[in-house]
Amino acid sequence: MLTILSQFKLDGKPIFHQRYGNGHINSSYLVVDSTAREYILQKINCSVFRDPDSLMNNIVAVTKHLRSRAAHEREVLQLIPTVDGKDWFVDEENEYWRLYAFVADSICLDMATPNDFRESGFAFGMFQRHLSDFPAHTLVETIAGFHDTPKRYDALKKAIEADVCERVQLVQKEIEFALARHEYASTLTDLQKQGELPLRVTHNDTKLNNILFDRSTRKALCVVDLDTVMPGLSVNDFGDSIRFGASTAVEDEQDLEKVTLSLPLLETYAEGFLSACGNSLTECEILHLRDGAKMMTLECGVRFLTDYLSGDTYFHIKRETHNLDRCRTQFKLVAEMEKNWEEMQRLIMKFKN
Ligand code: ADP
Ligand code: GN1
Ligand code: MG
Repeated sequence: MLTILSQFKLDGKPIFHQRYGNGHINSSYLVVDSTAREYILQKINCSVFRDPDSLMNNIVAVTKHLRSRAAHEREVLQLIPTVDGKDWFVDEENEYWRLYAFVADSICLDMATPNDFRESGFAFGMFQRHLSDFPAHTLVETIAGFHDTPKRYDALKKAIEADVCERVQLVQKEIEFALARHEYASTLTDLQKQGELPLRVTHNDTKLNNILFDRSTRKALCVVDLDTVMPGLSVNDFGDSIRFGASTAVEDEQDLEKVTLSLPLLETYAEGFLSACGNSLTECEILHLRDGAKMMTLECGVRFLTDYLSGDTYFHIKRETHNLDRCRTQFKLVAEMEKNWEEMQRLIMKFKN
């Protein structure tokens, strides 16, 4: 680790480092140097991101664009250059490393109060707005078909057929739940193909712990985890936030009694998101925000189930049934959304401009 850190222009000497955060993909470390400055060092997960050079070029360009719109430096991720003046470092084993300045006096949350959640909705809405004039064609698609839900179903079917871990027999209920919604899975991709939903530059991974809040004011400060910024659907950015943040329990809760959709949290997020998006969303996008929520939750459940069946090769896990537990919370939330389908629309529509 010290050899890696010696490649970056720190203010002082590194004196402390430890694993950090609850991300499922990259390996993140908190680093402190002898001047007490803090950093986040990340090893990019190259089995997930197959073209890390293009991914880093995306991030350099996006952060530059966001910086030109920002009021304060803490609002945008800042890459610390290497001693050679590069924005990332590739080690002898071809691992990719990047170092960010730790956003000062910030905290990260896995569960939100209504106020926090409204704030995060506003910040993700502003994020999309600030990128509305970013040249989308210059962005490389870092994971092809990332939110192509029908494609995620294809992967699930393959995993069921292969059954490499002989786990299919353990998850009959979950498989049945997923397959019963197979037809629904193409709702948003079809609307996009028909030109009804526009492609925009979106974040694509808008969960609550991908946003930093000011420790004292609790204002949303900075959007992080820019690996999946690419052309996508605004309704999916709205939806992924609801999937994670409007749940009454954490994503890997094992007691499903605790997992339900909080309608007040949905309402407060819609308020923040729609006030930041202003008039930029089309009628069709606003009408399908609730589908974004259901689709992202269903898709994520399908992805967790696929990974469980495939031997947990994609998402980091801490226990044997971790991906299955995560799948179950997602499917419980989908069922809750279906029960509250009309009410979800009513609450979202309150904030239509
Ligand atoms: P992953 O792709 O694994 O989710 P993230 O980029 O989201 O990786 O980083 C993991 C966690 O590290 C975030 O949820 C956040 O808590 C923290 N983090 C990332 N970048 C910064 C930063 N610049 N300042 C402070 N915390 C950060
Ligand atoms: C991953 O990287 P992280 O932990 O913020 C995943 C998202 C999932 C999420 C589920 C690149 O997000 O797509 O929705 O886990 N990111 C990638 O919590 O696959
Ligand atoms: Mg993350």
